[in-house]
Amino acid sequence: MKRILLTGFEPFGGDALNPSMLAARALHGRQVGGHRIVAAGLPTVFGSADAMLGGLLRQHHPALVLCTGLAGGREGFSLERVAINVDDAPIADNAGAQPVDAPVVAGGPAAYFTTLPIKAMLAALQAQGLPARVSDSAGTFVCNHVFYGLMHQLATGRGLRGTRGGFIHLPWLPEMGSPSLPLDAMVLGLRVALGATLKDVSRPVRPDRSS
Ligand code: PCA
Repeated sequence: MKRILLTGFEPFGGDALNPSMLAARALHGRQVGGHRIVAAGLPTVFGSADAMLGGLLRQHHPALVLCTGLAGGREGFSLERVAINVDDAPIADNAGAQPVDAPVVAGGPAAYFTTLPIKAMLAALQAQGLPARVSDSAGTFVCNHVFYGLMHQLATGRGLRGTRGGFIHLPWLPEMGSPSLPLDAMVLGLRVALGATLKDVSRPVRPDRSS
């Protein structure tokens, strides 16, 4: 059965929880549109996170990759449009690193666009009554770093040219702050977003290089 790789991040910045890790884990082993979800947690660490993601891509050869992370303070699902080639950390990562104005990939293109159908995902989420929007910035911390690293690997990696990939930021859980969404709404939304992606045939499957 074809695979979907779904990742979340470990808690960071002093939080005890990261909803992205919890939501991804809740979907491990589930099926969507004839594909099986393989979930994994990534460390919130520059370099290690995208290295681990690379290993998962080589191990599973997924048809689809959705990485997720927490964006505390945002409302609903943020469907990320673009990853930029910048690490500029507002806080230290979980290994104490805080890169400033560094490239994610030296010599790489300035940005990559998602290859997920974010408008179809948006419509599907809204049809379920879930709050969602397209976001034009995934920030410049570890989430953008992993998103850029994912798209770079899909654009350049062997055997990955047909794999679509992208990133969704999730809001806080109710116990973490407001605005928030309960975990079951996040889990439902990720399933809905993946289902909408598998139904969509309108987008090119190769990442655009936009430099
Ligand atoms: N959110 C952070 C990194 C890990 C996570 O879940 C970010 O938005 O960069």
